[in-house]
Amino acid sequence: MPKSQFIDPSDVRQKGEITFGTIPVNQYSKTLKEEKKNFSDDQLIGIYRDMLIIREFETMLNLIKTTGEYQGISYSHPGPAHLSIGQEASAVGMAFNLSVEDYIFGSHRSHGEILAKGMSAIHQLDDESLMQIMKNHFDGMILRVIEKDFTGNVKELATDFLLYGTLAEIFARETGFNRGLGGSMHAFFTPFGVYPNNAIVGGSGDISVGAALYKKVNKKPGIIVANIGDASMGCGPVWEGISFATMDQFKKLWKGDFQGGMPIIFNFMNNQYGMGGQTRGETMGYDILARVGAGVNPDMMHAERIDGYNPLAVIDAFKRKKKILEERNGPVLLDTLTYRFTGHSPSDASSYRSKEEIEAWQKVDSLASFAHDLMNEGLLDEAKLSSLQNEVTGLIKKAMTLSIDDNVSPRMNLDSHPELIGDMMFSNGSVDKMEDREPEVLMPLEENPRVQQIQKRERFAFDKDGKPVSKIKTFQLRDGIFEAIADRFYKDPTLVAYGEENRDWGGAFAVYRGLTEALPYNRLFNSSISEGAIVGTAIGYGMCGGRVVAEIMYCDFLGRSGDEVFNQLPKWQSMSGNIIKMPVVIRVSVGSKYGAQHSQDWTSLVAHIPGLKVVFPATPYDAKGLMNSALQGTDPVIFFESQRIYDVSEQFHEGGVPEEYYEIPLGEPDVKRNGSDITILSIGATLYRALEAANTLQEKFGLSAEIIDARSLVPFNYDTVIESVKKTGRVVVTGDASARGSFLKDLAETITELAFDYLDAPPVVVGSRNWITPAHELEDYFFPQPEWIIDAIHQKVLPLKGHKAKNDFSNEIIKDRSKKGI
Ligand SMILES: Cc1ncc(C[n+]2csc(CCOP(=O)(O)OP(=O)(O)O)c2C)c(N)n1
Ligand SMILES: [Mg+2]
Repeated sequence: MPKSQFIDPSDVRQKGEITFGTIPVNQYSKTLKEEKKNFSDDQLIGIYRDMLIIREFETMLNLIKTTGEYQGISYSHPGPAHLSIGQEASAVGMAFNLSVEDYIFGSHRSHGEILAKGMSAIHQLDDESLMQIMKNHFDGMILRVIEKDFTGNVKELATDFLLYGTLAEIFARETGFNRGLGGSMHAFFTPFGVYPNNAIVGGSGDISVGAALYKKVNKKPGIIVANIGDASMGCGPVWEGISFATMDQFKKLWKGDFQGGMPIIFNFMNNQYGMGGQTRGETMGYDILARVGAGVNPDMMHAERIDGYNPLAVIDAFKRKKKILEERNGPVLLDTLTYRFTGHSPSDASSYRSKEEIEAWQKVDSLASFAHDLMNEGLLDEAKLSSLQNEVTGLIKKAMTLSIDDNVSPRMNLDSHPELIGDMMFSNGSVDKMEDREPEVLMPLEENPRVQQIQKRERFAFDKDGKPVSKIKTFQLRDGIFEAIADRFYKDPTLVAYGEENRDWGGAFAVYRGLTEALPYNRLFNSSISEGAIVGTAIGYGMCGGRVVAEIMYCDFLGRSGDEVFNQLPKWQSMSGNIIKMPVVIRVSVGSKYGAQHSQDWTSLVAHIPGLKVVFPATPYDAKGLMNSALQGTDPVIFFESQRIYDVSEQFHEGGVPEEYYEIPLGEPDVKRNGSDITILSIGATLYRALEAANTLQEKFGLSAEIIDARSLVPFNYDTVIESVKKTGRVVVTGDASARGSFLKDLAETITELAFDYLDAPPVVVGSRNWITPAHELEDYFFPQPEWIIDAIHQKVLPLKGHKAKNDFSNEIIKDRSKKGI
């Protein structure tokens, strides 16, 4: 809470009541005749034509899925096709008034939205821009396919490009918009303002808010539309996205050009069903979805239900709502009522709804109704209607013919290029700043009180006589992280940092102390307690072109951002066909002292997820160097910190932590102490316990241990470890993660594979117990201790003369515990 806002008890304790305003429901009532003055004839016919394109495109897919052919051409498409037949008016209406700079996000059912927004962009862009976009995308790969034998104009060419790029993507062809790595549920095309569509229901709910944040913080033109299904209103990311987007601070605390509401419309494409669950009357309690807006903020999110079966009603609403966003009064919630005639997917037997219901909606089919109105107004006649239908069928047939031709539209060749997808997992960029402009800061860095305080500190743990300097006088690990982040704030104008208690408080572990003074709200702010949205918005911010450091206070809270960390953050770079970069650092602090739900080391969980880089520095020098690298990169990095060692000083790097900028490459383990008899490979804060064990091994048993600090988990270069094992023939792998299924086991297994010939004994893993983390007073029974390492060596690697193990690492105990599941 900022001190500027005084909470007056006499004010907030006053008697009163909350009243809600009204939420319009299907209020649009204009006739086409009345609307004719607002649209040109061509526009009105164009709206119909765009709806027809979507209808035919989806019909083609439906026929392929259900009959194996379209227009006499056979094809088998084993992948998904969640069709939006019936929902065309809501998609075209949504896109009509959006500019190319307005971005849409969507769901698994977004073919219609891609085509509607794509067509809207094609209507708006001039020929030169369209040609440029087509030439630039994958160096003209898609353009070359559709250009062959083409004779029409540029807009027609662009229409072919849109239909083919989308369909080739759905059919997993390398010539698709995302090289076939996105597919039906995730296809998108950013040059037309079509941003990722998400197969995780509600997944766009918070990512889209990050895109709005990007627009706002970087003063970019345009708004965001998050197209979400009605049943997704039950999803956490949607609620968290809404909470994040409606934070008071945007209107109350952010200053100047940055003040005002988030430029985003949460547009619920309300087809009234989930898969088979009916939202109104069964799975939700809102009765009318738009009601939800009422409780969120005093603006009631400008919520409204609109008739998604009338394209003009949708256009009218989007025009009005866009104005609200442009006046900085967002966000907006729209309940766009619609209906799908087809099943959830083509295999759906519609057992959850009656034939009568489907027929009743077909009777008011938006295409037929709109065509009827156009005919009444003399804009269409039967001949024109059928020529439009023929033209559109021709377009779809052409897109299909090209997309299924294996020569023209090959799949990725993983036989000849087995590493093709592997090479797409990371972008491995090195970029000082994501945009070239002056970063907005409140003071020169050297005047910052924290910076001045740090300057007085010793940057090495020992004085020139080798005596330890008092901890409070030395540069600590938290200072290393601070220095790297502060430096980047002054380098990269797009960098933002947020999380819970990041501002004023200084971050839960005082890493950010000093940043509040240095940065305006629009670069450093407190977020709602929405770990999902903290990561989700960071993803949206990153994919639009900005750089973020988001903080998840405790590692244990990662579970709250499970989908974002597991399914979104790691996947969009490769799923986009490498169109998207993801310069996002997620800071995660591994706790201690606070028991079972605040002390878990979940490094292994994230190391398991392909597409994330994972680091865990244990010294100030490494923390600064690794954070610098993470912030210089273009890949998502989960940056682990340990609360046990925020205050450690640099004991290893001669000369201490450099004041100037340096990078430590991710993936390079570091020998922290040389030895010849046994290798101890440690992850994170366990380094210091490994050192204690090494001291004991030397003093009591005359054994010299080599200590390697993993520093990174992903990537990981084994060379240093192999070299060490060649020398020692023995290795213990240790860290704070519970041992079962851990990355420690992974390291041990890979070392066995790579260095079997050099090993005198199998690698031994000394991890935490497979328990809950107990209270602080009992923690030493849970986390690996120096004596555990010695006991394990004694029992499994090399009997230590005269040693009596207190902890049992025998095969019997391993088997016994495993039998019990502990
Ligand atoms: C997190 C998650 N849970 C469940 C599913 C399976 N699923 C796919 S679509 C769907 C229904 C979604 O309904 P709604 O949000 O209304 O979108 P619609 O399909 O109606 O367009 C479900 C449950 C999923 N893809 N993701
Ligand atoms: Mg639905």
